[in-house]
Amino acid sequence: MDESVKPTSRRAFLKGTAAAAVGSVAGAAAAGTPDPLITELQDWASITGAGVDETPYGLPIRFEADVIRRNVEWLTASPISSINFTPIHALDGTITPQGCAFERHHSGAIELTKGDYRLMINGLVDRPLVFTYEDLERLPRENHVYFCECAANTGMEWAGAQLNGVQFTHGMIHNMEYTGVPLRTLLNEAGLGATRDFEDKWVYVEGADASSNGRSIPMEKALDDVLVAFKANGEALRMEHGYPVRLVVPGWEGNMWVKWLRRIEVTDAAVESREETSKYTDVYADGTARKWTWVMDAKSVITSPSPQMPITHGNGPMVISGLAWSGHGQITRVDVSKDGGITWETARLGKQGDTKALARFYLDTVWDGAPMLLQSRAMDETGYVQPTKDQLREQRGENSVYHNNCIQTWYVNAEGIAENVEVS
Ligand SMILES: Nc1nc2c(c(=O)[nH]1)N[C@H]1C(S)=C(S)[C@@H](COP(=O)(O)O)O[C@H]1N2
Ligand SMILES: [Mo]
Repeated sequence: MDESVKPTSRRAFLKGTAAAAVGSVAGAAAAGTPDPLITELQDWASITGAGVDETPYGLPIRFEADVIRRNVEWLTASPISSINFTPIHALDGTITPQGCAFERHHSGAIELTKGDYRLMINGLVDRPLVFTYEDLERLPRENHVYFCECAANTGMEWAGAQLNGVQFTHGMIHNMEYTGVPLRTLLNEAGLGATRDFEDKWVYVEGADASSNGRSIPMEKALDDVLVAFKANGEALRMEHGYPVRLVVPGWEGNMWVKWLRRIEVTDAAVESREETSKYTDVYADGTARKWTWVMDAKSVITSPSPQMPITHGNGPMVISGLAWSGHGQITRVDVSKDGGITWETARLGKQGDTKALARFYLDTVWDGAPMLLQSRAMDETGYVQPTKDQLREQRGENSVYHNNCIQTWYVNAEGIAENVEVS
């Protein structure tokens, strides 16, 4: 029998208390000095608080004012065609509130009313159709949680460690519960008889903004799990996420998630638009391009500690936490290394089972105060293991921007300060 679970032995008791002292997380307790926060009447208990209607639509409390999207000004020439980043270092769980979910626009976010909204389905269909917003609300709808990751997420890190914060290295991602009508339902309404064989058929999807952001999606995916969504996390989409209607393309690169969705054309070939040729492809060393890289491969990152989330509590018990996701389905396991990938411990998943959605992992551990090289490594249901940066460079060369899903390293020093470094 394990000593520590024997109920009465004096040795076991002493051993137990020693472990508890090292492991104690309750800092101020006991010790005789009165804590005025406990013993004295505080302002907030002497007056009344805010009335129920003070903020009819609530905002985060002002003490959390730095948990906001941020951009990196030098990355793009203008905020109209730009990107900002989700503050994933400061969030927990898996759902991203819309108010701090990253935005990516090619020609700015547009204001489109539900009344002005039209969705056309044309091309190789039996009956070209136009849906109003109200029409969409009359069709059977579903709820699903999915992550949306821009293919450029972590793109600045290909050549070496560059941006010092997980918000900037991995924050082109959000994860919401979408309410919408399966695209399949709309295509069936329009009738797919005219397409006959679906084998080489595509849908071309575009938005109502000036950029239109047109993309071709193979029919097989269009009929599988794509959603025409009008709610996120229970409420209307925010303007910046495509109000009133956006496309949700589970597991596939964010660029295909067309916002302000206005037209779906069934075609017998891919359109080869700007967004799927000159952009969102990667060039190999020999000049040929890696194209149709739709699926976001399994990836993970430690969100805390990280450069924006130093360890402030000294050594002893600590929680290492992060996010993992795979466009191929479920995350089955995440390992964490404290020594730059030499040894690994398996983390605990916050919840099992979501497919193509963010998974939260925790490693409940004890920090001895020594510097660490923290890494996480995700595995998905296909057996795929997240690669190192060197493994990825070997396959893809040095010219790539998109689809960097390599293992990230944070160097944490003895003071608990974390820094973006590369260990490959
Ligand atoms: N109509 C339209 N849809 C669009 C874009 C756009 O500029 N216009 N940007 C795309 C890109 S590149 C990404 S990564 C996602 C970002 O979605 P978000 O702004 O809701 O985070 O939207 C995609 N859909
Ligand atoms: Mo993107």
